[in-house]
Amino acid sequence: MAITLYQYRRSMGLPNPSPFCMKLEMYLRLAKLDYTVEFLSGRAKSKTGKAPFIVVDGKTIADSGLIIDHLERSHGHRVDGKLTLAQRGESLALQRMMEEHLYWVMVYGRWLDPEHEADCAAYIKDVTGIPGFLYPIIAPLIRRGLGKVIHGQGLGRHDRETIYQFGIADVAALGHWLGQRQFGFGDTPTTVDLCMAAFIGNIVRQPWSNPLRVATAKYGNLIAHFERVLAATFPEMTEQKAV
Ligand SMILES: N[C@@H](CCC(=O)N[C@@H](CS)C(=O)NCC(=O)O)C(=O)O
Repeated sequence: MAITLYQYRRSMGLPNPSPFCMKLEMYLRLAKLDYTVEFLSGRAKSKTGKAPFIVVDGKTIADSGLIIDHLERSHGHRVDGKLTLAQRGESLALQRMMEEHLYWVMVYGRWLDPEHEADCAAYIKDVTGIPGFLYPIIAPLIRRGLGKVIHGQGLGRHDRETIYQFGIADVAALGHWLGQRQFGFGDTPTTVDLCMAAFIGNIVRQPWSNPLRVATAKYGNLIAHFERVLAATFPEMTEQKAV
């Protein structure tokens, strides 16, 4: 069963600048599934228009969560099989918090924060590969589009400080939940660990600082957890310091 993973280009010394792509590729490695990677240039040609997506046995599946569910079911629950139903509930709730809430604070911090337009410009050029001469046309379009999305989601209706406070509260919840444990459930990582490492890594490795990065860097347990998960899945990327 050949798996092709379609995702964005690597960046910031991380497996991926998209936490969804990073979570999924770490899953593929942890589950010891063979896969090849295709790096996207431009829009994802999936049903949802988003990345990551995979092609497996001629079938295209989009959405990291749906992909992991599919691979878990078809390969003997290699990563989350040990979880009880209660732990599955916890794992899902935490992932939803990160992916449907904290994510939008990160989007704001990366693409929309008016105090970091110049940093953001350099980042957009790097991750999207938009050629310099097209940049002044495309970048404002991307930013305007994301501005509308985040307004619709609701976070975008708050001021800058409040938006970051929402994200900082999420990170605090993760830090307190993990405590001094190695991983969320036992001595091997499960999908919630991969998700958490993907989000924390993407926050602290962002090349410029903001209140979310400053607050996150103070959670030594989350930074150490991110480094542990990275070492278990992408040992070749553990050289760079997290913060
Ligand atoms: N729920 C999806 C979210 C994927 C997602 O939001 N991907 C972003 C990158 S982090 C994307 O492709 N955005 C492109 C767009 O919105 O056009 C998943 O888990 O895969």
